Amino acid sequence: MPLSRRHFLVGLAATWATPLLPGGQKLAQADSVAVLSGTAFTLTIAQTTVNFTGAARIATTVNGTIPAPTLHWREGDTVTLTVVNELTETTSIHWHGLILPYDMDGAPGISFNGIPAGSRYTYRFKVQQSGTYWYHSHSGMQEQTGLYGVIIISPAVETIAADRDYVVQLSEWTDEDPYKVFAKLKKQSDYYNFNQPTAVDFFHDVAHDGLGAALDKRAMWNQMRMSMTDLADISAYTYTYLLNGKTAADNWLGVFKPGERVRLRFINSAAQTFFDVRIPGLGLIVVHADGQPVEPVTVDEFRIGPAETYDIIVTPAQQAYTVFAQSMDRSGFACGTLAVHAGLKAAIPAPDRPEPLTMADMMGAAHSTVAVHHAKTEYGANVDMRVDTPRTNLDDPGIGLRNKGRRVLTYADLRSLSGVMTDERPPGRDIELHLTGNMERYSWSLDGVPFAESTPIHFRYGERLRVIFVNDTMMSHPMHLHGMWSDLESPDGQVQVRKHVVVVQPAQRVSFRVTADARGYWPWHCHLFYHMHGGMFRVVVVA
Ligand SMILES: [Cu+2]
Repeated sequence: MPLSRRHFLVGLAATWATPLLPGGQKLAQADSVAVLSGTAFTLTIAQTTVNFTGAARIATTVNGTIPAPTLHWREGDTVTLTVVNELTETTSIHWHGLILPYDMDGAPGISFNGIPAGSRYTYRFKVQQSGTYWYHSHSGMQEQTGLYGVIIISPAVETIAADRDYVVQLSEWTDEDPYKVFAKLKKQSDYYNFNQPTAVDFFHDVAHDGLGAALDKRAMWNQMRMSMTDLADISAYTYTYLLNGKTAADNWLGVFKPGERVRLRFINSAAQTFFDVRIPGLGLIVVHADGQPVEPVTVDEFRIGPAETYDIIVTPAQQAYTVFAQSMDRSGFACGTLAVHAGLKAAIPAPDRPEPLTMADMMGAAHSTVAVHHAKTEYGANVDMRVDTPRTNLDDPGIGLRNKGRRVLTYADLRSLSGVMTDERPPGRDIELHLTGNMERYSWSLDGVPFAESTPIHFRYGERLRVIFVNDTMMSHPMHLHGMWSDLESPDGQVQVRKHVVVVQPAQRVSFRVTADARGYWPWHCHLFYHMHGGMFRVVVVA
């Protein structure tokens, strides 16, 4: 490749900071991402020229960088964050997964008016939790153009022993204007999807299944207006995948000494990409999910949806390892290196072959006995499929990760430590919502109602309720409720793990409990950026 892939940030003075975490271990951040500690912060949002692909482009940055500075807080502190808007449009920062008053949540038009061009806004709130979180813009297309950073909150007492502590923030970059990306998806939803079945696949099917079966399969899929390999609506055709703001060629490096316990804080800050993460040669001990402690579970690989976080402990012994994060559609990957010193590299695995969706991804479970309640509003032009027999299995690693011979994390493996979920009341009522869409129109909705046509959902202040999501689409949706936890239930209705994002797989039904202990107006949406913009968004009122 003749062009330099070095990613330069105009006007950036390299910032180094290595604050000490309680217990003495260093928070060792990648070389170009600043770590800001304390209780008072100034975050200046501006346009900055970047170059990830060989072409200079304008990004939306905080203090001049992508990712934005890592903010290091302490549980119990009150933090003050002054956000200075040097853009020519309104901006905002949403503190993802944080428990705070609704007018500090940072969603323009819902919790506040946004921060107009040329003005500043001061957020102030008490930090009531600890763990790994992140922040991002909730305005326009700014999250896709670079406005995202990590929040690390040290607990009063650290319970996870580690010799080193690294952030591994995954994201993606496009040289295209995100408004144009969205317009292309509206016009042709499979624009970026090159995994469409081809004539070659068809003849393979004929050879394998016979002509009749192959034709039936085609006819069925054509009738469903879906493609068998519709795994992601945006691919590496436009995306460059990043790890701590670095391309694979730039190769982020985390240094260790053999035998050390290394904590890796994985954050998926991508707008539209699920990543499948593994570090060949290392067992990954999952200790936190969405910032909250879980019973440790050892896996070879995990899938991380947009906005989810997982903290992992590894104990590397060799000289070098590759941190490998392939996109769910297998069109590309982000990667970096863990090594005993700079200059060492391990082999980079080949991406897996994309796998077609199965009947279970489309229809759910053939003999499911769960009752589904389709809303009347689901019968209209906004909805192109409905699942009548959803599956409830949480132990499915998902499309592309089944039967790979690797131990893959599933939601069934995640159990909060005792003391995390304290509201033991049974839910007083159920709210059932269906995740719906029309792929051809690239229209996304809840119960067939896109945000523009919706009215708020009401939670009674103080109530404990059960939310049931039924995914009537063939895509996974990472659903994020602001301001309150989503306590995921097992298929038999027992609370299992506390999350702030619940990924609902195709044709799956999941349930979780919410304690409506936060008054005000809260967004509730799919964290796939273009699904949110396409209408999969609601406002919740807690009163
Ligand atoms: Cu979605």
